[in-house]
Parts: sequence; structure tokens; C-alpha cells
Amino acid sequence: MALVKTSLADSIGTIAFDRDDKRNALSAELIAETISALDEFKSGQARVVVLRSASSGKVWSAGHDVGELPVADVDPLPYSDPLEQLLRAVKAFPAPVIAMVHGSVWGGACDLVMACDLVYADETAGFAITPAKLGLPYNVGGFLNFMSRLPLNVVKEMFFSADLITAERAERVGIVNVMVPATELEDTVYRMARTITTRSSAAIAAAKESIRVLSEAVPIDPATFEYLHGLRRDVYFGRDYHEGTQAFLDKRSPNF
Ligand code: YXS
Repeated sequence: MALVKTSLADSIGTIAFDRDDKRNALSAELIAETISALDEFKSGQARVVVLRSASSGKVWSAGHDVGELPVADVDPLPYSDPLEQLLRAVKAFPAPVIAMVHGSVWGGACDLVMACDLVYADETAGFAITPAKLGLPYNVGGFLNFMSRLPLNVVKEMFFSADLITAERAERVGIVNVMVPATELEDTVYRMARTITTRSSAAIAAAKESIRVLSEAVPIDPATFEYLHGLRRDVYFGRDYHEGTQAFLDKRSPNF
């Protein structure tokens, strides 16, 4: 694998993003390698997985690879999008997935961290969800992923400002389970991972899947879903989305 490094030892799987030249932007290729690693860990009976960056750089992941977002009049985050596939794979993995965060986390990578079961970060971490910077209409599953974990006013602050939430604040509002000094992050994460491997993997798998099903049990009728999809459609057919994605590719600030 060229874009992720993986290892499996003592029933602990590790997946490390290794695309620092593009700040671990989540391209379809990197995502495919990550999902393939999860599949191997499933057959290898991993009892816990750690998701991390291979580098100790400033960025954990720069989010969805913007170069792979459709620029014109197409839903940018359909069910089939590689990032959506990765979020579902993490949530469906039959053992805990721990996000080990050193550096800043942007956009779809923030959604990915929120899809993980546990999040441990150090003081260099920061978290931003950035569709408002691209004029991009986020999707229903993504909103629910944030809403099921954070107070609504914090969800709205993140989606309306696209600003980075610092590590200290992320621990306070609940994005992060625990923030520790950078020198202690790896030990803290793998200590928890080892603890999990000594517990009943059957009981944990059932608990994880039950919590997923219950937390996603949001009754919504077809007309309401169509209404929400219509809100998204107006945005991705609109001017802002074209301007936002083009501005990113042109490396300039968008003019909304
Ligand atoms: O110019 P080269 O070829 O060296 O490539 C540069 C950047 O273009 C590239 N890169 C990315 N490529 C694709 N997709 C990305 N998301 C992305 N981010 C960065 O990586 C090379 C180094 O970038 P550079 O020079 O900016 O690095 P830096 O260390 O000065 O700054 C790191 C960041 C992360 C602060 C900066 O790259 C940045 O702000 N990136 C964009 C973060 C972001 O807004 N991500 C959201 C992507 S869209 C998404 O995830 C969702 C769809 S949504 O919008 O809904 O949240």
C-alpha cells in the first residue's frame, strides 16, 4: 500500500495515513487502501483499530480531496462517495476504532474522526468542518453524525464558521474523549487499545452495533427526506458551490 501504513500486533490494528505531500487528503485511492486494511483486520480478528497519521506533521488530514469533488451541478457527497463509504466502514467495523489525533483535522476528515468510536488527541489537534468554505451542501448523515455527539449550538458554530476548534475546546465540548500532551498520546492510545483487547470482543461488537443502530434511529418520512435533498440540490446547483471549489483549486479566497 502506497498511501497508508498498516500493522497488526497483539490484536491491535494500526492504519496510518501516509500522504503528507497532500496533507493526508482523503483521495479515493487512500480511502480504498484504508477500507482494504479494515477488511484485512476483520479477517485477522483485530480487536481494536487505531487510525492515525504516519507523520508527526501539523495536519492529521486535510479532509476530502477537493480535486476529486465534482465542480459542476452534481451532488458532491452522494451515498457512493468514497468518503461516505469509509465512514460506513468505520461504523460497521466489528471492533472499536480509535482516532489518534496529532495535528489539524479538516472537513470530511472531521466527519471521519466523529465516526470513530473513541478520539484521543494532543494539544496540536484542531477540528474544522468546512462545507461553508466551499459553498458545499453537507449531507443528512453527516449532520446527524455531529448532532448525535455535540450540542446543537456547537454543531451550528462549526458548520457556520468552518473555524478550527482547538484541542482544549474539543475536549470540553466532547469531540475528544481525552486530550493529553503530545509526548503521551501514543502511550495513552495503545494503553486503552490493550485494555480493550482483554475484554469480551463479542460483547463489545454487539454494544458498538447496538449503539450505532440506536444513535442513527432518526424517524424521517420520505417527504421530509425529499425536502432536505431539495435544500442540498439548490446549493450544489448554485453559484457558491461552483465558486467555492474553483477558488480552492485556483488557490484563492472565494467570493460568495
Ligand atoms: O499545491 P500542492 O500540489 O503542493 O498541494 C498542496 C495542497 O493543494 C494540498 N491539499 C489538498 N489537496 C486536495 N484536497 C485537500 N483537501 C487538500 N488540502 C491540501 O496539499 C499540498 C500542501 O498544502 P498546503 O501548502 O496548503 O499545506 P499547509 O501545511 O500550508 O496547510 C495545510 C492545510 C490543511 C491548513 C491547508 O492545506 C488547507 O487549508 N487545506 C484545505 C483544508 C480544507 O478546507 N479541507 C476541506 C476539504 S472539502 C471536505 O473535506 C468536505 C467535502 S467539506 O467541505 O464538506 O468539509
